[in-house]
Amino acid sequence: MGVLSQPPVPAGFTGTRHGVCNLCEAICGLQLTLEEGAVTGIRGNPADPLSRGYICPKGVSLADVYADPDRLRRPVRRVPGQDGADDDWVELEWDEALDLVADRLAATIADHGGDSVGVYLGNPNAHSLGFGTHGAGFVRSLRTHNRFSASTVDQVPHQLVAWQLYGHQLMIAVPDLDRTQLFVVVGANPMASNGSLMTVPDFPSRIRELHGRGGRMVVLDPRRTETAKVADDHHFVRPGTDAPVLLAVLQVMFEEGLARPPAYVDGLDRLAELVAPFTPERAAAVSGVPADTIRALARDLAGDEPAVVYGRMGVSTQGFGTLCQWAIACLNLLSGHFDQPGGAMFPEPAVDTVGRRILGPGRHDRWRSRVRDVPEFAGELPASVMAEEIRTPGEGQVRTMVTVAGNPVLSTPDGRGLAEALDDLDFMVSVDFYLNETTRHADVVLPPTSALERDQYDLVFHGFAVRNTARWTPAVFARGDDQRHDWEIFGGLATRIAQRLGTPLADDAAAQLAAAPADLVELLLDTGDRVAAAELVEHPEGIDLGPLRPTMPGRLQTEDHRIDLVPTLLVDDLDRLTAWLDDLEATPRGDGDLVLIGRRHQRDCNSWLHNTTRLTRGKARHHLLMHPDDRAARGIADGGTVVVSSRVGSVEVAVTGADDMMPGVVSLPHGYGHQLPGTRLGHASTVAGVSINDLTDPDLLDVVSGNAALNGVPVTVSPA
Ligand SMILES: Nc1nc2c(c(=O)[nH]1)N[C@H]1C(S)=C(S)[C@@H](COP(=O)(O)OP(=O)(O)OC[C@H]3O[C@@H](n4cnc5c(=O)[nH]c(N)nc54)[C@H](O)[C@@H]3O)O[C@H]1N2
Ligand SMILES: Nc1nc2c(c(=O)[nH]1)N[C@H]1C(S)=C(S)[C@@H](COP(=O)(O)OP(=O)(O)OC[C@H]3O[C@@H](n4cnc5c(=O)[nH]c(N)nc54)[C@H](O)[C@@H]3O)O[C@H]1N2
Ligand code: SF4
Ligand SMILES: [Mo]
Repeated sequence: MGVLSQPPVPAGFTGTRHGVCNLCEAICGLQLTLEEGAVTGIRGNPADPLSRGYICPKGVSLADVYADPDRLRRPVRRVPGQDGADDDWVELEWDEALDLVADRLAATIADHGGDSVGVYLGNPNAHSLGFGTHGAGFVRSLRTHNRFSASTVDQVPHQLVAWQLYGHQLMIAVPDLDRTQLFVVVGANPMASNGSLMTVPDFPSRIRELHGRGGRMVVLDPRRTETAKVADDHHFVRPGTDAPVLLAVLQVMFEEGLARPPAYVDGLDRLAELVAPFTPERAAAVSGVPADTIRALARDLAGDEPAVVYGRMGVSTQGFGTLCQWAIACLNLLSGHFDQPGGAMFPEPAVDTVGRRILGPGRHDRWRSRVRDVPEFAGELPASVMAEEIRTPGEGQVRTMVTVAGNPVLSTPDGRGLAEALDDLDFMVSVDFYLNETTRHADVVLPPTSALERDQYDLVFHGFAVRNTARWTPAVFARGDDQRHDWEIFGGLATRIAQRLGTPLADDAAAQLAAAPADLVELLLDTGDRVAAAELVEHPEGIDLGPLRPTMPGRLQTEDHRIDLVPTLLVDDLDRLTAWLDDLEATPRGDGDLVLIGRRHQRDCNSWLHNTTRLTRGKARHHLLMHPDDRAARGIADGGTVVVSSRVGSVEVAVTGADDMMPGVVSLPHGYGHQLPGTRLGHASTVAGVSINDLTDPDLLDVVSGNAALNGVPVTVSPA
């Protein structure tokens, strides 16, 4: 055991401890108050150099999860209910459970080949150190190409563009928010989400500071969001039309001679040619963003003051997500502020996940999905093809599913269809500490420890942070003898599966899986050059490594250490955009057409945390938002119930008129549609709601990345 392994609090402890919130990408540092072993208070830690005392309402709920009687602590096996009765769940011993699961997984692999096992990795994996250190070894042990994750309903376009331009999928440039003077936000709502691919705890204060130094925030979003409301300018943009808008901003930069490229970029002239057809007038006609606004954006971005464009879910999970992210990257590259204070910059985390190749740089199209023939990216197929891979017979059909920290029945397109498909499986295992709409289909659920019971060092989000910091947070509570950490589950399964397949793990692989994450992090820190493990132990509040620094072109991971602005993979997708735009111009959308987008609320956390009273009390917040004119045109009363239908399905939901919505656009939050009578709150009306992903369409993809187009889904709305 090394210096990072520290004792948890003794039983019945009274006093204070450092903690960390892993619920979102802001990674806030916490101060916990404990009385007789129970958490009685959680506050933001003012000494934390990144989060500076900030905490949002969700941070406090870590204590609720820890204490939740519905949280699983021991493995359970499903016993199907007879004659329509609910299923029963019986507890298993850990060895018995791991053996049973390994038997079934190994038998599937031996009888039908590795691809007959499918695996879906959910969002909280990115927030768990144990997954970071042991997850890849486990996934490898499944020997399957049918790997899926929440990334393809989220940020894969960012990764694809980062790989193509900078040579590594995790080299994602982030806004240097603390020093910029113009912050342009496209399709993101950090006032509710606390930022994403931009680790920025205390976003509200940072925007006040931006305003305090005379800076501006401009938001492009089909909804006047919480972020739009604190911005200096907000422009409605018709969902899915951002690509022409962003390309038009580039077009103006070229036309007016504003582009100031760094010396290490190639393909400038070609890019100018490619964007020439995307004029502001053309973009304005389809998007609703005025041409003058587009021109002004180009001039302001390329002005003398530091400026940066940031685009997130709204421009990622749509039909042209990759083109949007490419255009945003090019704008930041050509504005003259790239890799400069206040522009788009690259964080330098103490554990350099990029330079040390903790994750590979990215690959594309090494294999394709069996049914729809869509390419893999970074070793994964789109979550949108999961159900068809389970349901379509033939060689390579998925017969056994593994889900880890996910709820794809609520979080991926046509979740209802996926739920039905899960029932066709021969076997399913879920690693999760809650029964949810997905894990309830599993035969066995293996629950890991929760956040307060395990060590945390953020291997992912320091890499996207607006300031360089490092922090080690040891587990507050000891894990019970009857519990296992996620990394112990991953190691236990990988070892057992290899044994059963007659190919026991090599010594080094076995040693890696047996080592505690703390020891692996210590090695990574001590062989890096930014901060030693022992220093982090002395500073549990975290260590400040300073503001972001210019790192280009030295840190580029491309072979020639240059940036190709016009990679073929991205350029080729322009044809699809042009065809779509031509179509739209030939047959403009009808007045009555509606499209659906999503939203997030400050007190929601994707599809979970709906079992904590603290976050769910008050008014229900899962209604449809619709512009009053759109409501009136359909004779729908405010507060009435409507039927929303898409190609895929229908839901019935209450509607609220909101002139915060762009006319022609309706919004539902994701992560609702709870149907768990077995949990304390799962059936309560404030948290039940309907699932937006019973409407989203697995056929709608950002084709080049395979990301789901969750936003801009055509729907109809009528009175129920
Ligand atoms: N229409 C629409 N759909 C969306 C989105 C949208 O904006 N619109 N957003 C998408 C995005 S960005 C995301 S990230 C996905 C999220 O979708 P998913 O990742 O599929 O699901 P979550 O809702 O995050 O569910 C997380 C599950 O992990 C469990 N869990 C929590 N912590 C741990 C842990 O440490 N270990 C383990 N093993 N389990 C844990 C929880 O109990 C919960 O059951 O949803 C996506 N779906
Ligand atoms: N409170 C809370 N915080 C969270 C989460 C949560 O569930 N709850 N989830 C976390 C996760 S996993 C993620 S990935 C992040 C996401 O973080 P964000 O991307 O900041 O969050 P969203 O609310 O999805 O913001 C997307 C915005 O895009 C807009 N939009 C939709 N379609 C379009 C379009 O076509 N064009 C444009 N320009 N805009 C569009 C929507 O109106 C919305 O305001 O949030 C994280 N933080
Ligand atoms: S913003 Fe809230 S949910 Fe996100 S890390 Fe901080 S306390 Fe946790
Ligand atoms: Mo996400």
